[in-house]
Amino acid sequence: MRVKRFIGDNVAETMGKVKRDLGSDAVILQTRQFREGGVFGLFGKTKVEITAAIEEQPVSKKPVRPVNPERLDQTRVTNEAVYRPKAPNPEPFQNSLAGEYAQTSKTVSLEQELQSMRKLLTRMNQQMEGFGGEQVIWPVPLQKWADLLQERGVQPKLVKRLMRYLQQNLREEDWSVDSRVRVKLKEEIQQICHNTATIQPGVKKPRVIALVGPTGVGKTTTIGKLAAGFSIVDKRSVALITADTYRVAAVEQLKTFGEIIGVPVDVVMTPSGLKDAITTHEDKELIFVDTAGRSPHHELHMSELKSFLDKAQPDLTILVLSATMHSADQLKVLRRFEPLCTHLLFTKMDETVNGGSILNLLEQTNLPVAYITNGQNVPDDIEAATPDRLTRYILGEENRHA
Ligand SMILES: Nc1nc2c(ncn2[C@@H]2O[C@H](COP(=O)(O)OP(=O)(O)O)[C@@H](O)[C@H]2O)c(=O)[nH]1
Ligand SMILES: [Mg+2]
Repeated sequence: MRVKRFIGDNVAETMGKVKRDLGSDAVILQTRQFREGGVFGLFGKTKVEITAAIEEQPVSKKPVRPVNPERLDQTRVTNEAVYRPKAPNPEPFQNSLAGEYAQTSKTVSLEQELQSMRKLLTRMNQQMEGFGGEQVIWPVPLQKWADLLQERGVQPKLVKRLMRYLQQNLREEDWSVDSRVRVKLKEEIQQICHNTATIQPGVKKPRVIALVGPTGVGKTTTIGKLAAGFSIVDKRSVALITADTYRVAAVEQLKTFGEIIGVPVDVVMTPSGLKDAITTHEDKELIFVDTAGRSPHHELHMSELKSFLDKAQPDLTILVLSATMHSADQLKVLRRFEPLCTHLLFTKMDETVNGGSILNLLEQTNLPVAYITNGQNVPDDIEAATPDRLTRYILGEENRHA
């Protein structure tokens, strides 16, 4: 057995070297990723090392030891097999038959080669995962789907889950049929996004809906869209209350807006003020409560928000998250606000190419998604969330402003 180490810039290139040098029967013993150069291994270039081995063929054509005459025939056959491995028989067949045989044996050996390649890939993937490496190779026709998901910002762990789903639920001959792959992929993404629920107006008493979240994500704008939609389009009785008294502009923003659409706007300073304001609007079907942007890292901010919510006891508390935030930041905000919230709402879907980040988030929570907003126009740029719509945003199929 010959064992050799190969080093390259990436797996594909290094595998190429293995194949060129040892042939396709080579067995991969070990793969690892390492960084070359750089300070303390930082900023260096990632390299791939593959250790491979090949069973060596007997090279001698002549028997080295004296041959037992009884076994001579067998030896001759063996040698012949070495010299003319493809010949079906020492006696040549008719040309056409020989051609047919050659064809079959070619197909068989190609198939074998394919199979051994597939096994190698599976093994390499397992080894790479063992090393904590994130680079995983997928069958060629499926690779572009993994690339798409990654480009959309879907995290590696989820890309793997989706790719495995495709491999297990699609026949191999369908891997290169884009329309079939897309249908299957959407099936699994929709499964992750299955939990959606929109706002329903209250029947005998108002439904109270508070929007919370970090500053600048679009809470006030979204309240404007919802209030206009419900009051002007659906002809529902609506009231707006803002507890965001920190910024004069924020109060003005909502007051002006209320005047335009003919909806009352109350400004409250304290949790009990909020409770009183809700009571004065008992005749309404919907009450939207706007809150000040709260930093999830600011303890006082969070406990202040909590005391407003404790007093107001909204029916729905919707956490507003911007799709333009980094996945890790979205997750931090979610973790901090989740105990206070009943629903999620994603804004600025029009501004991001990382629609996949919402998939990362939805995989981590059971909160339903209520709406998606996709622009600054009030009241047009808002849509009810559905599994199908979320999936289309995640895959980048839906981007009105792109
Ligand atoms: N592109 C885009 N901008 C939005 C969207 N929603 C809100 N905005 C903008 O985001 C900025 C902050 O919005 P605002 O409602 O004041 O955020 P708040 O601090 O959470 O109340 C404003 O410039 C809005 O026009 C959206 O869906 N798409
Ligand atoms: Mg605001």
